[in-house]
Amino acid sequence: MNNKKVRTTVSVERRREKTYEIRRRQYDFDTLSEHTVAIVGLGYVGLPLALTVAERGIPVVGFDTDSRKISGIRSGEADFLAPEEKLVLKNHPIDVDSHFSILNNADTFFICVPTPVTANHLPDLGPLIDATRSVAAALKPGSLVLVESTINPGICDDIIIPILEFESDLTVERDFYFVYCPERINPGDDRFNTKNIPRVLGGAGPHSLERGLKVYKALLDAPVTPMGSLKEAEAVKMVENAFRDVNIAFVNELAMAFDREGIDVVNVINGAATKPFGFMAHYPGCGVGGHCIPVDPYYLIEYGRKHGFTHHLLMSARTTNNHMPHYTIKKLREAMYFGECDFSNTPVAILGLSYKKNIGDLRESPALEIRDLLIEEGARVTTFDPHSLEQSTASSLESALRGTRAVIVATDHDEFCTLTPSFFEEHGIRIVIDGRNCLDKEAFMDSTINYHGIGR
Ligand code: SAJ
Repeated sequence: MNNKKVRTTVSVERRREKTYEIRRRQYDFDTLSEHTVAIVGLGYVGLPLALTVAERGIPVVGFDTDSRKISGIRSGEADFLAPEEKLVLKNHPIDVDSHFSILNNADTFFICVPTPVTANHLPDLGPLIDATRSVAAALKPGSLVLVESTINPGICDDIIIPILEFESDLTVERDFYFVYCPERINPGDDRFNTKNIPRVLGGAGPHSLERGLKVYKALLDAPVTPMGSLKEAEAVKMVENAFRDVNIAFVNELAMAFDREGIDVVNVINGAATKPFGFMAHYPGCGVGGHCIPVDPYYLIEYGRKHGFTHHLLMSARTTNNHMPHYTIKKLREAMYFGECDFSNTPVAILGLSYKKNIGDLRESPALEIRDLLIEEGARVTTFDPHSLEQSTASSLESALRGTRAVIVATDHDEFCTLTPSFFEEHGIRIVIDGRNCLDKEAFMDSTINYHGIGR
């Protein structure tokens, strides 16, 4: 190449770098209110986050493909918002749409979409890839992309960033910035919320990490711990939830063993918890539901498999926890006719459908599996959940108990924990299987009710 051509090329490169430098300064995140934030995914993570941004006086828009959710938000309603969050939505209306063009004026993009698993427990990255492509279409020099969805290590480096770069023709760390900050929302928790839960943060590089820390500092009232890489940040959330799944499986296994030995596992766990160090109490139950705990370990298992490693412990924990709905039905079968009956035409009432107490969330709920297994065996099943009346077959507790002799408590809603033996006796109930060990066992032992807990 002759000198003139070399000089031209160098000057073009310099001019381009200069432009990027100027644009970088334009998008400095010290004054977030000069930016427009876009939240992609307006579920139990994205919508509270959008409200937090709006409360801070920062321009925010929301995008979700579910037009029903969009119209609900526009009318100030959303299933999972706490009362105070509904008030924020009323006072800080958010511009939301189900068309991705609403992202065009934003420069700060949060991705908060679900990362479920398929029927055979393999990661389903469909929603995440669609969301990434929507953001890529709106990406501009200086933008910052912040992913909060739960993913296994490698997804940012190997899937999300390549899509963003390829479809925007921009380069991460030079033209736009990218961080990963796993969400830690705990549905139904009135202590910890979007603003005060400590977080971890990984960046595609130092420029990204610096900007990501500034954004979360502007939004949260909680510490944000920078991690050494995107992979470390991705691994943190996976480890948190796999830890919980393994510990729940541990006590579920103990429950099945102690049931045979006449040992009350709940008393034993509470006894072990008197040691103020080196033990963290978990409790057995009819199964493990929700969008996190029964799902996330499968991402780690699959990621390990791809790298030639078999997570025997994680797989074993999943097998144990997935068995608990079957174990609960086995307890009922044993209580009814000493294990002989096949439930055909037997009326059974299931109290609770949600995966967790005091909320109406049925995702991966073991109560639904117990219901379906009993129906498959020909049982006549009634269900009642005060937090999910639309999914219940009975409109009240009394009507759920009418005409049956056997009850399974599948969710420890406050409404059920105080039910007494005399209440059940008055309704003609003879058998109670306490799938969440939430009833007063001693009181039932002194009654005519044939009571069985899980491990007690
Ligand atoms: N469960 C048990 N025994 C236990 C604890 C839970 O059987 O000792 C069952 C529950 O009944 C439920 C399932 O496990 O069916 C999940 O319960 P969860 O309390 O873990 O509730 P989640 O799924 O809402 O978990 C969330 C997670 N938060 C995030 O992923 C951001 C999890 O990391 C938290 O540890 C958990 O909340 C929490 O601590 O409450």
